Amino acid sequence: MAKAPEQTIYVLNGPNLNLLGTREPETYGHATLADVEKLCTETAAQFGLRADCRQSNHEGELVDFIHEAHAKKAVGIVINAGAYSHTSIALHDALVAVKIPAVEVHVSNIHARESFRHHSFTAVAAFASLCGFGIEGYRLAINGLAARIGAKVKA
Ligand code: CA2
Repeated sequence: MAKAPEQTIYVLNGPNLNLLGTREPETYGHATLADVEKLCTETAAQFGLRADCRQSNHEGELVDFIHEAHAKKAVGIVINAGAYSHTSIALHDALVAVKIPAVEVHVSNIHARESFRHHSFTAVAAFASLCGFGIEGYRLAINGLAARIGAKVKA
């Protein structure tokens, strides 16, 4: 019998996250974006899912990725929209429009930082939000997303 095609989740990282591991290690740790993407690919694979990892410094491109996730029938989104989390109604609206289960991740604990980081528009559009776990938050997000969509660990 033909194997079912692999289901895809999108892992979206926003502005400045390409700098992870190169500056401010006291806030963001030493892991790089490449480390994050490897972690996501490996975690998703445990559930038979493919992680399509994208990063952009541009708000509109992140909106386009969310639309693309819908067009390609992605089964979930993990999003760290960086500073756009705190400002972007466009990203909020895109996530709401596509109705794909989404988890928001922040590397740092945004609630223990400046007050302008305390509100997140993307968190409002996501079914769950994680912050303060460092890059481990991405693994936790994919585990939670898998549970939400009923993806089981593959033998
Ligand atoms: O903690 C997070 O993951 C953030 O989304 C990171 C954003 C920040 O604006 C959010 O409030 C919280 C900033 C990403 C900047 O990333 C850098 C990483 C290393 C060095 C410089 C910036």
